[in-house]
Order: sequence, then C-alpha cells, then structure tokens
Amino acid sequence: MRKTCILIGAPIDSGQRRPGCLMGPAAYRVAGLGRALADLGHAVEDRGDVALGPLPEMTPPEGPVHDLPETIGWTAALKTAVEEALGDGFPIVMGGDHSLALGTVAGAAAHAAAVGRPLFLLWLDAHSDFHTLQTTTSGNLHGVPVAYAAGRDGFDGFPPFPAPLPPERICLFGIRSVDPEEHAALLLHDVSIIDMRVIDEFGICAPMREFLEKVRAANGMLHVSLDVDFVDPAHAPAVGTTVPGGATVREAHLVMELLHESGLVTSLDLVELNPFLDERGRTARLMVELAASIMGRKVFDRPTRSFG
Ligand code: B3U
Ligand code: MN
Ligand code: MN
Repeated sequence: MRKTCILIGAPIDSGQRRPGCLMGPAAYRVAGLGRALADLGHAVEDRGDVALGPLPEMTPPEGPVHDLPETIGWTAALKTAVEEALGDGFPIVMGGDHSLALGTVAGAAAHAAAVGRPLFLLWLDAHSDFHTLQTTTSGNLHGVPVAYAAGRDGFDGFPPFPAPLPPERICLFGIRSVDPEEHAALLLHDVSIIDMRVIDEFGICAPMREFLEKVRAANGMLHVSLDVDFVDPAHAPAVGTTVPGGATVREAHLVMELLHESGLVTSLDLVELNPFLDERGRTARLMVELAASIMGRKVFDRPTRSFG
C-alpha cells in the first residue's frame, strides 16, 4: 500500500558519550533513504531536522546521569514531531542515539490514545534499554527509553509518559546485553523477551509472528525502534556499543519483510548510527536497505507465504 513517509531528522548525541550520532540524519540522506522509499511508490516528505527547543531549568542531578536537560528538551521536541506526523502519514525518524525514542514513543503513544487504539512497541536491539535515571550506572540515557514507555518510576524531570504501555505490549527482540538492574526489573514486568537465545532455537519467524498476532488481535498501532546494534557488528560496524552475536543481514531483512507483510507498523525509528565509525558508508546503506524492506521492497513479488 502506498504511504506518505514523513522523514524526521533527529541529530541527537546527548544520550551517550561518543560523538557522531548527530551526523546520522545527514548520512541517511546521503545514503538515499528518501530515494529508496520513493522508488517503492511511496510519497516522501522530508521535514528536515528537528530543532532543540528551550532547555528546562534544573539543577543537574547527583550521580552519573549525563546531559539530562538536553535529553528532556529533545524528548519534548520529538514527541511533538512524531505526534503531528502520525496525523499526516508514516513517520520515519532518522537518529540520533536511542534516547530519541523517549520522545518518539511518547508521540506515538499520545497519538494512539487520541485515536483510541492501543500502542505496541517492538524494540530491535542488542540491549534492553530498561534502566531508569536511578538504576543507570553508565548515566547514558539511550539506555532508558523502554522503561519510560512502560511507565516505570524514576524519571524525575521528564513529563509523565502519556498513556504508558502495559509491559505485555512491549517486545524486546534480539537482545544479548542486559545489565543486572535491568534484569531484575524485567523479571517484575511481563515484557515479551525474544533474546538471541530464543532466536537461535526457534529462528526469527515464529516469535515474530506470535507478537504480531497480538498486535493484530488488539487492532493495535505498532512503533518499531531499530537500533543499528540489533545487527551483528560484522555487518553494521558504525555503532558505539558493539555486541557480537547479533542478527545477520538475512535475519534482519526477514524481520523487516515479516513486519511489512503484517501491515501493522505505523511508525519507525532508525537509531544509533554513528557515521564517524562507519566504513565507507556501509552501515548507513544497510540501514537504508532495511528501511526499504520494512516499507515493502521484495526480492521477488510473490503472494505472501506461497513459495511455489
Ligand atoms: N545497558 C548499558 C549499555 C547500553 C544500553 N544501550 C546501549 N548501551 N546502546 C547502559 O549504558 O545502560
Ligand atoms: Mn538501544
Ligand atoms: Mn543497543
């Protein structure tokens, strides 16, 4: 189905300490994201890069938390941008580190609440990103957005998350690095956890279809947040926090194809690309290819699930 893809640049580096993710939106444009989507027959509207609004006045908290006022500022700006874009089409947010999802998921949740549909969240990542401001030891706020979306306490200074997601509506897919505090909290929340152990045993399809069936049964909206490190660093080196043992290029494309075939995805983040760490643009190009897959590019256009 032809969609209006709304590209939103989120040049954000404040959620971690390795400069470079702020060049992500430019790298996606250079790698031809807009062209790839237009070639699929979609309308494409590039709204440019989101600007950081005024920062909240606050005394920075004690402890490790890094760049809190900036992150709160970006959260407000991205929430508005995504909420507005969902009224007009299919938002694709070009990050930027994963802290941008504090805002994008909030915007999607606000829109879903306004139209009376439940929001689901698919987190494609090596990490669970389930820290709060209290539990993070690195202080890097790219490690907290899932906890914010789930309505956990421990986000002083942030606006309350609009319509927090019951944990059953969140799926962490591809994870292989979970800190002890996150692990303890996840044991208390009924988040669906498809870690690499599950994927190694059952493959991509069965667990993904199970989650998508839940979304379909609830007539849900689905926000997908794709962290570069979901893919193995051998194929996607342009990321600050590499964790070996990730999805192959083939598995990542299969995930995208299943998502496209489901027809359920309503918004997308592309996060953690650090073009400064890339090898001649290969990670940026891979991310564009994956975005094209989720938006309908196929090797061969056969009826779904018929392999004759
Ligand atoms: N859990 C660790 C590591 C991490 C999370 N997200 C990324 N890295 N990209 C932390 O810093 O919270
Ligand atoms: Mn992440
Ligand atoms: Mn990650």
